[in-house]
Amino acid sequence: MSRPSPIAEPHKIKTVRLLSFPTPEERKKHLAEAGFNVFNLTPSQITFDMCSTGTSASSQEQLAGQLLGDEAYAGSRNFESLQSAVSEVLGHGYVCPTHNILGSIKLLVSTMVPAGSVIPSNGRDRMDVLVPREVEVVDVRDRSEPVFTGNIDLDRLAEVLTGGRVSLIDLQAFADGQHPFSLENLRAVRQLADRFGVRLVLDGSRIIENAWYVQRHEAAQGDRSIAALVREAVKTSHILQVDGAQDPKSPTGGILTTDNPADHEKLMNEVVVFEGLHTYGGMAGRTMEVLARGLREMVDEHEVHWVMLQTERFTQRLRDAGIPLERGCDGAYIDAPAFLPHVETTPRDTFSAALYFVSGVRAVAQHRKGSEGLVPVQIPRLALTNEQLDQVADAIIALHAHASEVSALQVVERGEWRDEMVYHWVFPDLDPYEFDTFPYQIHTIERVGTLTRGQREEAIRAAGYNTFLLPSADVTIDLLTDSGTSAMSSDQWAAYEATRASAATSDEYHRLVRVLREALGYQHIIPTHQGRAAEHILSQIMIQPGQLVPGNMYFTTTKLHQELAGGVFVDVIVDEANHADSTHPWKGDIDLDKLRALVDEHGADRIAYVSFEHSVNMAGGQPVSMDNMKEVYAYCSGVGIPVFFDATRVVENAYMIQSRDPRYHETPVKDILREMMIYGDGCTVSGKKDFLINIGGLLAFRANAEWAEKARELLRIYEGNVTDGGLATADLAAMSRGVEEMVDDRYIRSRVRQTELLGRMLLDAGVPIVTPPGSHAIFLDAKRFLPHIDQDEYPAQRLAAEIFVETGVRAMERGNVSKGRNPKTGENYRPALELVRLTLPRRVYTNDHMRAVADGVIRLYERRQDIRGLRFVYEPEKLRFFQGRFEAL
Ligand code: P61
Repeated sequence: MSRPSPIAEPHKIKTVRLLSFPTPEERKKHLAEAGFNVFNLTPSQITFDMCSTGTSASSQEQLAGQLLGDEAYAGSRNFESLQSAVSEVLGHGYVCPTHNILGSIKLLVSTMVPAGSVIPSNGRDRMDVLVPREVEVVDVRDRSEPVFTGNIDLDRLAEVLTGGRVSLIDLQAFADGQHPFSLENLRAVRQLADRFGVRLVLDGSRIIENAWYVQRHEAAQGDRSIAALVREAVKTSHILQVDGAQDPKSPTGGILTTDNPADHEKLMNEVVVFEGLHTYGGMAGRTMEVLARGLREMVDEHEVHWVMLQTERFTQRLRDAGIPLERGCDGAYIDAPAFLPHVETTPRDTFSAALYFVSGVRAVAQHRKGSEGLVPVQIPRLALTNEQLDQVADAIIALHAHASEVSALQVVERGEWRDEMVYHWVFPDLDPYEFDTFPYQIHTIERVGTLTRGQREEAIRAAGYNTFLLPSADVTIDLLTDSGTSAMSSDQWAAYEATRASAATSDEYHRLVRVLREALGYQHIIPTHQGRAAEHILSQIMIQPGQLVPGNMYFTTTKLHQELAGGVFVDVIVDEANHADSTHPWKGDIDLDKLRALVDEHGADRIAYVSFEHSVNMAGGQPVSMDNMKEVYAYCSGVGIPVFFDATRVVENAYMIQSRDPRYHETPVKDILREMMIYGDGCTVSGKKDFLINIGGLLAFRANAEWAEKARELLRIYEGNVTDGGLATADLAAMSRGVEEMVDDRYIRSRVRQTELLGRMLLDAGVPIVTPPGSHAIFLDAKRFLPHIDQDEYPAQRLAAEIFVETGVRAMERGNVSKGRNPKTGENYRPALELVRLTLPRRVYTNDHMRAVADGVIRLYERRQDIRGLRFVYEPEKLRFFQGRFEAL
């Protein structure tokens, strides 16, 4: 299969679910309370829950589907949607819904399996319902087949069929999670079934994994699509059953499908007894919708390859480290007796308890107690990153190294089912495994653009070589901006949905005020619809026409509003900021000598205020040091000049202080942030960045009530109520939660480290970037990347365009085009920095995505000589970078 996309993951993260990180002491307590049976732990007590049933990340389309129709009566549109998905994807004409896979099995058994009959099968899973009916399940799995270990031994099957009493043949795709069958075997089984007049029932809950295996390993199947292979497998069976909570990524639900109207009628007449009406079978309407959408998506070639790649990679890492296991279609099945050879009677549950004890990971052997010793460590579909899986594997490997020190669980209470077991345990003396990765898992995904290179060339020409004008759907990895692009958490969404909207004062407003006072230590909290709205108001109330506004490098909207208020921006940033290759750690600092000289020359009353930006965007996301904030504030308050922060990326700056200033290594980011804010009189914030929201902003004052009163006056005129700033109440709710989440040390560390990782990979390959790597973005230095292109031919603009063509990555020009022309001379400003910004949205991309970005940029760097400049064909007067169009030279 050809892969047009430059990345393996065909999606990005749309929403996240925050993970819990119980401490070792908490884990001891949880284990004891759970009777040392990890079945009894709950996800809030667990870091990674390695179970693949009903735990998949869903697509944004599935999430949206939850609210469509949601009826479960005769003729419901959700059932119609399910019917059409079944017919299009699986090819069967009839579907009978059930509440879950057990419902499907029960229905099948009560309609087609008489007591005392025989079922030949290649699996052992889910046969519990047959026990009381005295149905005999005969294992006909072909034990001599080396590759397709789930194949049925045809001679043995014929023998069983000849013996009579066979009610149906049960063939499971990836039986017991480990054994795939070949299409050839399936066809032969069908022939035998027809010869003996017996139904072949296929359990297709893991049909995707089985199809992938066929595509890879079966002769002459390599060129067929997953969709075609799935369809053939389904059509070869008489009846298909599917667990909605597996391949279709639904939280629950099941289906039985067939082409045979008589069989369908039997099922329909019985489903009303046990499950629900034949048009919903015990599922909510929304579940049918999610299941239907999942069925359509599950045959997506890119997604299947990604899911299987993750599984293979995870299993291989464990195998390479000598962990005893069997390969599963959805993870690694640990051979517990071999892992803990000294544990005689309880190796599986002892393994599970020990793994949780050292790492907070849950892997659980379920259902009836059996003799086999495997503990499945399954990967929830699409929910974890490769890096997280590597660390889960490493936790198992670390446990294995000390396996002999793990004492056996002692049985206190027995049961026939595993969830009934109660144990006692002596905690072993083992070092905990520490995770260092994203503290969230993927909750929903959004598919990304998969244009071919030729299509991308066409797209960028059509966009006039301006990445702002590209359709987002054409972009594979979107690094245009970190503004409003964060993935919200399920907690934020829950708060958003639970809001009681109001056009006046809301509970959410009060909560926001409380949360922001706590986070910033500022008394007067004024929400705005985004950052520039706060800048507008601040500039209007603080600047007298003709006054100067010194700041640490301009930002486009900030400077524009200062100028609209009659002010004149003066750059007083340290010189190092203008040298892309300087490695100064605090390139965002204000040069106090420049500031003093300015005040001395013009007098303090000619200075409106100091405009002090954290993590200076235009300088490359460069931080300000704590000492600089202190010194500037001490000086300014001495001469009566207010200091206002642009605290848009204050958390990232706080993290930089934690990591670069040894005095703060042990200080939590939230405390650093509070200290930083002491050295200012107020702030503006674009909430679309650090606050982890898609819309929102803030104007705040530490103590000055008079300024706050003036600001509220303008807010009422330009923005909205003083209690919402023009934001929907629900957006206030999302902001409060975002502000609480943003100061989590694990989160902000993983965020900034991801940027660093991208920077490191580029630096190691010799690609010129602004150093040190910033916190929200990596800036390519176009002057050094394309030294043969004059600045008036817009090297950074062309470089951004070429990056899109080469990699499908969208970046932003920050150079001559952004800076504009000097209105007096009409000449381009030709700024010192001619940069391309690769900006990292928060919680959206994985480190694998970053590797793909780096690989692409490095390829481009190797052929940089071939790249030429651009000329304007349409040049707007203001903020020309947004709408301007170019042609290639
Ligand atoms: C960005 F090309 N930044 O970085 P608003 N202060 C700071 C910002 O970074 C910022 C704002 C204020 C954007 C979006 C953007 O010319 C451009 O909420 C430090 O966007 O109003 C925004 O906050 C303004 C990109 C804005 C641009 C203007 O991608």
